[in-house]
Amino acid sequence: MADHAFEHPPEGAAADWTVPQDWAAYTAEDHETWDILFARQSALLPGRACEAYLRGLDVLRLSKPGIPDYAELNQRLMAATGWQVVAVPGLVPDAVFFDHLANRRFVAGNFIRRRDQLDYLQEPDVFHDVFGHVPMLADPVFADYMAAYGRGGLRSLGFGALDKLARLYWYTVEFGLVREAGGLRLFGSGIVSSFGESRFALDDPSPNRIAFDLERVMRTRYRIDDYQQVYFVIDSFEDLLRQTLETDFAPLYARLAGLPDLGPADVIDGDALITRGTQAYAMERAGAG
Ligand code: HBI
Ligand code: FE
Repeated sequence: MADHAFEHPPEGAAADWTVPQDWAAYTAEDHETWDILFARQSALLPGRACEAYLRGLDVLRLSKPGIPDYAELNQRLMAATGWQVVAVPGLVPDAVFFDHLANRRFVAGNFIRRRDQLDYLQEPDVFHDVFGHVPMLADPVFADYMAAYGRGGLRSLGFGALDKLARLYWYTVEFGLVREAGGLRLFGSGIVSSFGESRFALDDPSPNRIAFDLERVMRTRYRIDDYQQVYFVIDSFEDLLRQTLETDFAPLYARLAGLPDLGPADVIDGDALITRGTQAYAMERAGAG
């Protein structure tokens, strides 16, 4: 899936594709970009992000402002859950990505977006990777889920089922919602790191919101270029972890191979719909594009 130019690590990267973060090389403008994004998102997220995320946000409050120095960040993250953040130059091959996750290493881009990209960019930068992902990695249950996902990812390569498993990552780790406090809360890193989508995912009438079902999620294609047309809602992180550990993925992949994929806006018999979306946003974007 990963769209990388080389099968081998680029010049300057180690065999496992990691590079030094080189924190000293960030400019004052880079740090300021982080501070602007951090202030904006952390003001928006109370009452929207789940408790686990908001608690985990504290691990990012380091001794100095600006882009976190991974060495300091890792001391706090390691103490919480045994995870660490390692820098990589960009997208890394799937097997490398999964091997890092299975070993509790989260790979993070070491560059930060430009000032004209505050609201949107497609490739993961340090703000998405660290602000979006690290707080959840400080939660013990979610931390175990991510490591289990890494092990499952390595196995999925042997089944030729990476595209199916990648959808699980997308609709949980990147764009998941969770039932909490009598409503819905955010935990997906792609949402919590996005100024627009952190409101859209909860408040907009356009997208469908459907109770999480492992097989349903793994049949559902996703879009990488705009807000999601469907969000899946887990009951709890314990439930997500338990389903992942208890499911035998080999027969599931075999069954999925005989089922048609679903489009992002499809609703099927058996869906536990929480809100039926109008798809107005997606239709307007399609018309405008
Ligand atoms: N590389 N740096 C980086 N970040 C990712 O999220 C990532 C990757 N390589 C592959 C990959 N993700 C996919 O395998 C997963 O999204 C399934
Ligand atoms: Fe991500």
